[in-house]
Amino acid sequence: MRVVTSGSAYLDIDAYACCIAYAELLNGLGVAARAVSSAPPNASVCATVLGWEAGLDDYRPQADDAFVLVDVSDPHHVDPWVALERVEEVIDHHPGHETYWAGRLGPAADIRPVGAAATQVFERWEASGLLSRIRPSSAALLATAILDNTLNLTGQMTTALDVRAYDVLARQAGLPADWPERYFLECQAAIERELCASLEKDLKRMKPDSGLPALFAQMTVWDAGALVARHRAEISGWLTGQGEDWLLNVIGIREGESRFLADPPISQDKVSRLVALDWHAGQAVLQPSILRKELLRLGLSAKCRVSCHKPRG
Ligand SMILES: [Mn+2]
Repeated sequence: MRVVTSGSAYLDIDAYACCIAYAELLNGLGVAARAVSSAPPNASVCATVLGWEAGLDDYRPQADDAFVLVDVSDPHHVDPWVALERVEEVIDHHPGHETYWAGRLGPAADIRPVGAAATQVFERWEASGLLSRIRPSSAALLATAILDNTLNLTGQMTTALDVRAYDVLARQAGLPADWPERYFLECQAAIERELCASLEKDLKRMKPDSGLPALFAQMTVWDAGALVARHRAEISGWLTGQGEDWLLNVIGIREGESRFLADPPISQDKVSRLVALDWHAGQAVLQPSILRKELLRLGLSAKCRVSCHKPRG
C-alpha cells in the first residue's frame, strides 16, 4: 500500500487536500493508496470542507507500506507513522530540504517554490489525463488549498501555475464566485471561537539558525484588525505562557496585510531584521502580507549572506 501523508503537528488544508486528492489519483492509476494522517486538522480545514464527500481514509500503516510525503519535506516534521527509509516520493513547496531528498530520491522528489502543494498535485492530475474524472469534492479541496496557501492568490509566492490551477479546479468543482470570501470568513469565525486551540494548531518551533522567533504562530483570516482588537490580551497571555521568544502573524485577506504581534523585544528585532516594520505596543502591520515560509526563506538567505560567502579583499 502507498500511504500518502504529511506533517506531524497539524494538517492545514493544503496538506489535507493533497493527501486526499493524490491518493485518489494513485488509485485511479492502479496504484493502491490511502490518504492517512495522525495529525489534527487546523482551522483552515473548516466545517464546510470537512463536510465534503472526500476525506481521509481510516487506515493504519503496515510494516511493508511505502510512503508519499505531501506538503512537507522536513524529515523531523513528518507524521510519526512515516518510516523515512520507505519514503518513495515527496511533493512539497517548503524550502530547506531539497538537497536531502534529491540525494535520496532523485526526480521522485518534487520540491519547488509554488504557492501551494495542491498546485503540484493538480499538475499530476492534468498530466495523467484523468482530470475530467476527479471527484468534484477533491477538486474543491485542491482549489481551496490554493486559495488558503496563496492568500487568495495575492501572496508573494503565488505563481501563474497556482492561478491557472485554481481557475481550472474551481470550474471543475462548481465553486461559486464568492467562495474565497465565504471560505475565509468561515475560517475566521472558527478561529475566534477557539482562539488558543487555533494558535496551538498552527504554532511552529523554529530552529535557532532560522533567524526567526523560536515560536512562530500564524493564522489566516478575512479581517486581521478586528480579530486582534477583540483578542489581543488573550493572544499575548497564551503565547507568553509558551516561551520567551514568540511571534504571531495574523494574515488579513481583505486588507492584504500581515498583522504581527510580538511582546518580547528580541522577537520584534528578529523580524525587523528581515522586513521593515514599525512596532507600536507589540504590534506591527506589513502590506502586502507575508507568510511564515516566506520569512523563513528570507531568514535562511540572510544567514547565507553572513556565513556562506567569504569576505573579499
Ligand atoms: Mn502548503
